[in-house]
Amino acid sequence: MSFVQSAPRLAHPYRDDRVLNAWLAHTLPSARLEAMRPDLDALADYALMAWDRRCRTPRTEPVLTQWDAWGSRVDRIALTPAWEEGPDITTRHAVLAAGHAGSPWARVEEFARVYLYHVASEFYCCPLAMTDGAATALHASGNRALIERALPHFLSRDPATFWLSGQWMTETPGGSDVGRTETVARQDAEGQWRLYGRKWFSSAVVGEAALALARPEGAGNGTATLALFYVETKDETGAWRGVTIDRLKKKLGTHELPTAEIHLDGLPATPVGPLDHGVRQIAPMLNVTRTWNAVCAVASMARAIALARDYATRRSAFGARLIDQPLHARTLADMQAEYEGAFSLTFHVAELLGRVEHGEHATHEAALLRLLTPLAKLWTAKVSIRVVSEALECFGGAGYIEDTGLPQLLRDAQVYAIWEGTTNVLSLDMLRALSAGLAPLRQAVDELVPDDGTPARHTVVAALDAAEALLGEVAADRASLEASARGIAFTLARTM
Ligand code: MFK
Ligand code: FAD
Repeated sequence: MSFVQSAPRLAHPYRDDRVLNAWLAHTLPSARLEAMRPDLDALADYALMAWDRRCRTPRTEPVLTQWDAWGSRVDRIALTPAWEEGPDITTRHAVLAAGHAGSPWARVEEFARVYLYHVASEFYCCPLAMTDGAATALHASGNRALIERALPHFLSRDPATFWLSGQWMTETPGGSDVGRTETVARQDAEGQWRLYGRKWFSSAVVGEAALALARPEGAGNGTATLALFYVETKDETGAWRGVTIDRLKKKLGTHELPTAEIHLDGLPATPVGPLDHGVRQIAPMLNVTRTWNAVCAVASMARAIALARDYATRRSAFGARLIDQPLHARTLADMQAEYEGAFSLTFHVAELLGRVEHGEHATHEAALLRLLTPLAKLWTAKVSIRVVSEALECFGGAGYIEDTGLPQLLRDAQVYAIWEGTTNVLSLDMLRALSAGLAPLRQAVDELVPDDGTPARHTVVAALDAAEALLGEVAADRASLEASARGIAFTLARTM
């Protein structure tokens, strides 16, 4: 009988996660942490179950049925098991509700849940992120009617009343440059706004609602003339209200996520605010979904490293377990260091978000949050792709074999850098946020890395100085400034 390798076993994603536990103990008052533990345990238990299921059963994908047997257009989407379970598990454990619970720790409590749930969710976290973002943007808009209409559904603790929201921005001319939006908003004879156009990527197409950018008929070109609309996609009978699903996209990864191309033909819509500056109005949503992206990228890294670490105790080569081979141990340690840096940056952003939303922040921290949000998103996306790729190599050939469940992690990680603003677009967003200079970063460093003459302090300050010097050199020439933005963003993100 030839040798049979034992498969990697997933450690408990919550109880065995030293990094998460240390951070929660450091950040949260102990009573709040104790109150949250049952939810964290349950979400991690679900993650264990889902990993086991993933390794034992073939993957399925959502299926679109456009026509029924009798010729009626129906556009029904059959979802995968994890997606069918999504509303129940997330409302029961308050994944979204926790983030809006009215305390400065709300975002910490939300994103700890997201971190544990994400990989098991099979990207149900994508529409959850958008729903969270929609709740945040509506709240920021101050539109009482829409807040009262939508937020009880978006933040519901009951799967029967829970609604998902989409984020309809990308169109064929531009996903980064949304100022090229072609969707038109027109008022009918009764004064009802209706949307006409084509949205090119709609990942929450099964959602009951969406926030959509559109150009009021007759408004001029560009970004400032776009308006933000709230839409509900189906009527009380469950029929689509002027939405047709053209097809589901065939993607490199995120296979369980039904990303659709859709046409809007008279979809009733309600303006969220004034009929211009829609991008300004949707910005709170962008910043929340970008934070989700960072948390989910870090969660993917945590999963890949946990499996690779376990495997290194089971697999032997050249007379020793991999974990006892110095170079393999060093490889794992380097991955862990990258991951812990990414974790710290991301969860610092989560903590800041909660405090800023509740007005419990120092003067520089609102600007700090604005700056760190794109940096955390762009940096964790790139690190995640790198670390997950390295983790697959830690399994040798097995890392390349589909039914280990491992290749999916790499394909899925690639998306973090593309959606919600590519690396370049977010580097340019960093320039927007840097208009006030590096002062908020320097203040944060003064608090986080005391001036005690240690090499760490010296390294951090030297990196900020170098970034500031480069900014100074290129600032006068817009082309040079933009060409340098990615390098500056990487330096600042890595430093922070
Ligand atoms: C599982 C993981 C969880 C994550 C799930 C994610 C699901 C993915 C779904 C998607 O991908 S949804 C589509 C996401 N699309 C984008 O992120 C668009 C990328 N493009 C950009 O981010 C551009 O920078 C942007 C369209 C926002 C702006 O481009 P412009 O045309 O150059 O606009 P402009 O004039 O610079 O900005 C308009 C206003 O918005 C300005 O404010 P004012 O009107 O007051 O001057 C900007 O300051 C403001 N703004 C832009 N980005 C902001 C912001 N304000 C705050 N925060 C920001 N991030
Ligand atoms: P482009 O904007 O054409 O970008 C092409 C390249 O040009 C990129 O490398 C970009 O970095 C670079 N670039 C662009 N502008 C500049 C510049 N000024 N300087 C330097 N480089 C630049 N969108 C939604 O609205 N809703 C969704 O639900 C949604 N779901 C998605 C799901 C998936 C799986 C994917 C892959 C995408 C989804 N998107 C969604 C779309 C996504 O947000 C866009 O693909 C993304 O914003 C990039 O836009 P684009 O595809 O038009 O690329």
